[in-house]
Amino acid sequence: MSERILWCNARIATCDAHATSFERGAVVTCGDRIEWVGPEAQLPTQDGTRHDLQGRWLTPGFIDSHTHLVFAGTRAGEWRELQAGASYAEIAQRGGGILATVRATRAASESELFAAAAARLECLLAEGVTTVEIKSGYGLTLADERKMLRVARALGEHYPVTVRTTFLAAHAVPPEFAGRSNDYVTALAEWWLPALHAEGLVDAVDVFCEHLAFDVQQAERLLQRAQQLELGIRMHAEQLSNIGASQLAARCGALSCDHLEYSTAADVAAMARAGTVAVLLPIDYFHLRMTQPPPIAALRESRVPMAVASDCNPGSAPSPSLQLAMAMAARLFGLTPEEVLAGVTRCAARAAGEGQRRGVLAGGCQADFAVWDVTAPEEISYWLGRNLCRAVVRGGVLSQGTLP
Ligand code: DI6
Ligand code: FE
Repeated sequence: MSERILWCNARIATCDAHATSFERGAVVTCGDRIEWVGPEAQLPTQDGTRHDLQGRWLTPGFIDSHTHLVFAGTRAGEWRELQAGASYAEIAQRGGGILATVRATRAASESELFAAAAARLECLLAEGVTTVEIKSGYGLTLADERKMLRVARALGEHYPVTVRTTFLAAHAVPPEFAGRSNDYVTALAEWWLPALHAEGLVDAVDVFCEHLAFDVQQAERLLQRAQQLELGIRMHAEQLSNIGASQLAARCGALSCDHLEYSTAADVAAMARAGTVAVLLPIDYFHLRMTQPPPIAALRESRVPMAVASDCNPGSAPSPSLQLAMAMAARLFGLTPEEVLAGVTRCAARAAGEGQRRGVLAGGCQADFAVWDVTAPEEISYWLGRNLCRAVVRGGVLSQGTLP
């Protein structure tokens, strides 16, 4: 029999589709599941251990739905070039960018990669994150992609966090396939993806679909294989240009399209029809000094769910802070505090393929929640560089901080 716990005297932002909140609420958990959430006066049982949260705010555990947490090295040197006016694309075209991180990641052992990623993961966990999506894409050989995905899985075994892995070997064309990108995509679709999937290392497939990476025909071949294997589909779409990535992704029933700075009204309509989540990555926008924000008004009007993620990576978003992404989604993209909160909970869960189990506080969901020292949930994205997460309960067990 799992232990039942009554988490009482809490203010609760359930983050459900109606943004329901309770001023004096309670959560009942049994083992790693939530049994009930509601006003404390209506508690369905008194049977269980009682925790008085002394009026603290509770939200679902946060979900960082787009990260490249596993990599070696830094690109601080390239950042100097960015600061001096070089563009992200120029740096990539001269063999820097993603390929620079590929060289460092290939040279790192599994334990070195684990240590580097763990340090970044610990920053996210301290901020209330209980689920994180982690992409491969800096190995670009079968063995090195496997190494990255194994490290991602190991992080989920050693830390109190749920890890969703994404195969992103279609991130850049590796030197072994220079000038032969079609052959590379064939290898990914026919060989690497089925092999890594058979090893249980892959939950979803993503493609960097851009002029400087892979075109829509190549992306489509890989996504068709992903569909056959019944894997989730993600897409790096319209970050630097528009070549039709999100329309393709929507046709394939993608969980999400991510970035979207160059998306059009037709792209938004396709995402709306397909129920695809728009994952907004404002740290990239800030770091790369971009000037065209994603079409927020159109996304809002078409009711495309909007998630907000860190995109933690060494090139375009060197930041393991989901709270920074939240603050920037509000300032730079004009999301309301409620949209920002939904973007790291309910909508992020859908993007990560966890929409049935996580991202809201409701009976039947996983007992993942964060306890905040704030007067209202909007304070979480109001403060800049101040983490007000007091404690985290993951799977019904205290995993970070201290309870009141
Ligand atoms: N878009 C991005 O912003 C990251 N990957 C991608 O496809 C950047 C990755 C990097 O520069 O290392
Ligand atoms: Fe990314």
